[in-house]
Amino acid sequence: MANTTKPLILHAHATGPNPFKIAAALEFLQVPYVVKLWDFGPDPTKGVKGAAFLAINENGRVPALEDPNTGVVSWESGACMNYARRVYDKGNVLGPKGDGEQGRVDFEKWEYFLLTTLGPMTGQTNWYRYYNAVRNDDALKRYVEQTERCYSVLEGQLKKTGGESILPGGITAVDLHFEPWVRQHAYAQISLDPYPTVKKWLEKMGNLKEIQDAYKKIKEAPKP
Ligand SMILES: N[C@@H](CCC(=O)N[C@@H](CS)C(=O)NCC(=O)O)C(=O)O
Repeated sequence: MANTTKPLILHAHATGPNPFKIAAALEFLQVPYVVKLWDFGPDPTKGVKGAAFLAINENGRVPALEDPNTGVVSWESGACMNYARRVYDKGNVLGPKGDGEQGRVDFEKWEYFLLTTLGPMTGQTNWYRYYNAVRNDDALKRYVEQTERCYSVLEGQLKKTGGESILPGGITAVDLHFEPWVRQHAYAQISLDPYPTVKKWLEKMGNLKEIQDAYKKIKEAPKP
């Protein structure tokens, strides 16, 4: 049967980690999509803080996901991910794969841990390392420690599957949430030496065709 799904529009940035999660999910779900890249900044037609993008996401951040098949617009990578799962994951490709309520809660625990903790702590590490207008060693130290603490928690969890997936039972959307952030470890100057299972998992993720295709699609999208 011909696939009549119209391509979704994934609003992204060439390097920011969050849109890659959604591209990866759409690859796993085999949902067609096109990528529209935006600059970081206030340009009215090209920037995430400009009028054209703020009409899509009033928070001025990517990803945002427009679905012409349903008319639904989502933003915040957690909301985009869960929209894609609810509407397009009829075969439970992206989990939760664990049983019953505990399985669903385990999925959400790790999803929220990335969205509220590992992602933002890494973001603050990057901010104080590279972008803050004045040097603030105290803030940098605090966020590096917190980011490393998150890696240590993730290492403990990944050991349970020997680095195969964050949750037992195989790759889920949870792995897709973590992958682009952990991939940035070198930029954040977080060594993976103390976290060998995280390293193993990251290598495995990077070899998956769906992950490679997601990165290719965003990297090769027309520049804003
Ligand atoms: N909590 C949001 C974070 C989104 C976010 O911070 N996106 C970055 C790119 S990865 C962005 O758009 N930054 C632009 C800016 O801060 O102006 C999510 O998970 O989607």
